[in-house]
Amino acid sequence: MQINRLSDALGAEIAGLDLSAPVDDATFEQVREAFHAHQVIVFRDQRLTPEQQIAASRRFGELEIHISTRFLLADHPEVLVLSNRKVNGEYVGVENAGDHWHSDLSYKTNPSLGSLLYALEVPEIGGDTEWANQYMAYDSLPQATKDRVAGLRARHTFNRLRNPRVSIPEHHKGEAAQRYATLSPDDAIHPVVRIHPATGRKALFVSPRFTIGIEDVPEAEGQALLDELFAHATRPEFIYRHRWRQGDLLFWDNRCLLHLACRGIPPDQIRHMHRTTVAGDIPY
Ligand SMILES: O=C(O)CCC(=O)C(=O)O
Repeated sequence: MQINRLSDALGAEIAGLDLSAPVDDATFEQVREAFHAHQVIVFRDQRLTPEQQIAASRRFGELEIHISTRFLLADHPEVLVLSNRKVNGEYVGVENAGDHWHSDLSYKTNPSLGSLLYALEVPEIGGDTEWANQYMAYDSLPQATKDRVAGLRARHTFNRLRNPRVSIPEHHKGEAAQRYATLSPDDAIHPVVRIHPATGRKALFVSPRFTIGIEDVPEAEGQALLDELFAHATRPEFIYRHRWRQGDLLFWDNRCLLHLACRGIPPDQIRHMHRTTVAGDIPY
């Protein structure tokens, strides 16, 4: 097994590991160490059935069933389909997943530990994904900002209608009110800075997609602080941008990263992916 770094900010490629077969415990421990050291790990040239992706993902923890049930695989609800393919005029997967910087499931009391995204079909142009290292974001804050955010807690919501920083996708506009009335879980309140349970390092834990306010801080002041933190969190030097190849399986750490789907796919090209999501702990 060979581990190659992908950027100064984060990311490593693990070569020579076939995840369609069981991975022995010693090798798996090396993978887990690489994951904690590099935050995103890339396995190239995989050929995985949904069962094999689920089995490989389960090595990292229990899997979540996403609240957008419409795009779960019928026989394997652990797999969420992300796709821009249309059949009979309807998308067959979530088309707009990741259109704003976020950490998966931070709207839940126990957000995700990490997510695995497997590329079945990739476009020739567009469809990249970016990750931003939130350890680096926290570490590089001015001391005065570190002091200011220490102990603060933020409110996260799934409901796009309650978040002026995000847009409603065109194909959801007609049904958005009903969609969010039925789909939205209660808000979650999390520390603005969390401690990674495995590494002990501090990471910023707010995002434009899900974080809508700071608790016990006047509204305008809280929004100004969020604007400042969001601008800082996604500075170019914290980012790794991935150009997908068919057969890539990426595993990323939601506890210390934000990510963004860069989109820009020509309308005649298809990007079709399977996501599994590993459950995580309550942030502290
Ligand atoms: O499709 C992508 O590039 C990112 C998807 C994403 O943001 C997600 O699954 O949470």
